[in-house]
Amino acid sequence: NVTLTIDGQRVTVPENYTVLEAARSAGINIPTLCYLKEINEVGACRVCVVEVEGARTLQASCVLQVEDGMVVKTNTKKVREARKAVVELMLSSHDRKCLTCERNNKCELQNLANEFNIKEISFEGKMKVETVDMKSTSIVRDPNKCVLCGRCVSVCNRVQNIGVLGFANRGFETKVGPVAEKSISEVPCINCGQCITACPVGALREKESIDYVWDAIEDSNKHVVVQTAPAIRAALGEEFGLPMGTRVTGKMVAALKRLGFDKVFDTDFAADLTIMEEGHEFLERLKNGEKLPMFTSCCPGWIKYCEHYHPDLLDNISTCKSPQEMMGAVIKSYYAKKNGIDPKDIYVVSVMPCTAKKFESQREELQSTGYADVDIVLTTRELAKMVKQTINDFTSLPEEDFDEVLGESTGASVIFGVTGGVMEAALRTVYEVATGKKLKKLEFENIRGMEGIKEALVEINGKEIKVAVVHSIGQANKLIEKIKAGEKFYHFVEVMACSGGCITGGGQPYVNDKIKLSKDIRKERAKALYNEDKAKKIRKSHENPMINKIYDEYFDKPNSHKSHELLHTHYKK
Ligand code: HC0
Ligand code: SF4
Ligand code: SF4
Repeated sequence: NVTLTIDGQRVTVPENYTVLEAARSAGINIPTLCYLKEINEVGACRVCVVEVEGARTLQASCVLQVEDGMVVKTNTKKVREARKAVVELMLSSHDRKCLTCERNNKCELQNLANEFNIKEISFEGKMKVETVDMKSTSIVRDPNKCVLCGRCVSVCNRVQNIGVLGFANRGFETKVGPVAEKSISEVPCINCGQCITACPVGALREKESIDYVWDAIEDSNKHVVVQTAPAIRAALGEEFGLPMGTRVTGKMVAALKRLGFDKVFDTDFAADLTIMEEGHEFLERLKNGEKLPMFTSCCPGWIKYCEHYHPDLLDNISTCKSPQEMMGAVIKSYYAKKNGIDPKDIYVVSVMPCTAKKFESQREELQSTGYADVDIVLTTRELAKMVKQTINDFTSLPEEDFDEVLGESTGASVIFGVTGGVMEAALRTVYEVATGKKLKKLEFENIRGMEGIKEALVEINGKEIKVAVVHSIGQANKLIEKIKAGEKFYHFVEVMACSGGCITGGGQPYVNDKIKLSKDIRKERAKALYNEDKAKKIRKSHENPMINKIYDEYFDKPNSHKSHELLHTHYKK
């Protein structure tokens, strides 16, 4: 440990702390902008400068290591003036149309301008006017809002190992964006949207779909059905001031009904269906010793990563469509037939925590009824906007239930939204179906939690099954290299592109860095899903009575001819 003095307070902290961390642990606020804990610690923006006794210049506290006996002052006139000058300079060349900015009221630059009490900008810098990149199916990039903090670059590079964003030029001409000034749609971006959640301002956002949904709801010829992903219920409440980790399933359903959707279904139902299909596919591959490890197929960011970077693994990916796509296909086939509705008149809206799901919904491999399985995807943030437009107080809505049949789900499906959840749900079913025995404990603790690579061993009929779970493409890449080098062997691997799983997807509510520093948002949101699992009467996909009903009435059995037609696909790019 190291003891230093900050603003006259003696503070003892571990020796690997920075001055910023030491100050925050003592309750002292040092503002930051380019800083993103463990991801972007570069000291570039100089908003976090402090005075250190004996040093000639002000020091960036986010990269300054603590030392024994150090004397730091964080709130002198010199410090305040320097910080203010930095923010004023940024503002002077920033596109300051806050009222029409996606991040209005949720912008870290706006917060700083407010906290520093900046009332006017004394020098007007040169404005760059650049084209907004709207070409991607998922990500919109507005370079005029960029403050060059590099947070998106670091996330894409260091967490995701994708590295399609970078810095170009120097001085006033410095830019952040894809190489050679290309559109983000022209580089091998996987649409995960992690750059959006890293950006402190409105330079990155999702491709919005709200107006299409309102138009569909108003169109009396359309039967508009909505489905919600597992992770929405764990985060939507944050948009309405509820504490992180509050489960808002019932209120979310009530809100959707009031927005005017004809039916409100749960993607969780389709997650149970996925487990039936994927579980049986796995047992089949295991029996035949074919194309192992089998990788999960529900994350479109992961699929696109494989297509660009590991095409040789495509045959190892389960042929199951993701739950959102299975749900779309079921709505436009089984549900359409049962209710006498022409699938061409059905409009399927998904609410997803994910920007890559927007891309997925447009893939030609996912249109098995002759129409797109899913017509349009909203993010959690977009749904929150629609709710705010129409509902006075989300928090006082009653708790309502999903609509019948395609709204029925189990505890296994709700944990899909957190890393390890798909594998845990699959193991609950695979074990019981293959052995005919009941599991003594449903929780597979080894594959829970936020460790980068998690492993478990499960014995099924005398055979040891090795499984692994990874989240973030950086970790997936590490694991794949080990598998390819023969250092590791697994039968079944779950991959989710986002660190923590979908709960931290690119479409989830923005969380500013101060909160990210004080809690692990992945763990907070995960709690909501694990609690919902615990609260469910039925916690295994194969025990969902509605799943059994749909097999009886329509699909016959898992991996049947009909399920292959509607619920499976093959990516071969
Ligand atoms: Fe996910 Fe999904 S769990 S990918 O992470 O499998 O987006 O929440 O909806 O489809 O169910 C996202 C979340 C889903 C799908 C499900 C899976
Ligand atoms: Fe990188 Fe993901 Fe952003 Fe694409 S969406 S630029 S892969 S972080
Ligand atoms: Fe989307 Fe979930 Fe994959 Fe992230 S982990 S890209 S949120 S499906």
